[in-house]
Amino acid sequence: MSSDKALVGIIMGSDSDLIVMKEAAKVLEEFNINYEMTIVSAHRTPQRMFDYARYAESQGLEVIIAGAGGAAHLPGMVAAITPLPVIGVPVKTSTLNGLDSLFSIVQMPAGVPVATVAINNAANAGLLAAQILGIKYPVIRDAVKKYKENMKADVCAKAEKLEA
Ligand code: RP5
Repeated sequence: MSSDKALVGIIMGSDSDLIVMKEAAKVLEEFNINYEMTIVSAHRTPQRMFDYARYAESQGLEVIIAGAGGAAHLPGMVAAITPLPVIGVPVKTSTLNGLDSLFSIVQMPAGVPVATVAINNAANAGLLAAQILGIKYPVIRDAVKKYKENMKADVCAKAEKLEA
C-alpha cells in the first residue's frame, strides 16, 4: 500500500505472545499491508486496553488482530469497545494447551463477535485481515487471489509428483 498509515493493529497480552503473533505480521508484510504492533494487556493494563480500543478507529486502523493466552480476555474486550472487526488468536499455554485461550476467545456472547482463528494460527489472522481489507482495496483483493492461485498450484504440483 502506498500510504504509511497502519491499517491493521496487532496487539497481544504479553511479550511472551510475540513468537506466535509475529506470524501475522509476516503475512501482512507479504501483502504489503501497513501494520502497527504492540503489547496491550486486558488484565495488567486495562486502561491502556480501553484507550487502544477506543481510539483505534480514529487512528486510521481498519482491522485489529488480538492475541492472548490463558484467560484471554483481550480480543473480546477490545471487540466490545471498537466498531472495527477484531480477529482473535488463541495463544497456546503450557498448562492447558491453548484450549483455555480458545474457549476464552471463541465463546463471545451474541452481539460482540470475535473472528477466532485456530490455536497459534496467527498467520491465518493475517490472511483474514488481508481478505477483510480486500473488500475496500482492490490491490489487496488481487494479492489474495494470487496467493490462493499459488497455493493451489503448489498443492497440485505436489500431487502430480506423488502420482508420478
Ligand atoms: C496473557 O497471559 C498473555 O496473553 C499471555 O499469553 C499469558 C501469559 O503472560 P506472561 O505471564 O507470559 O506475561 O495475558
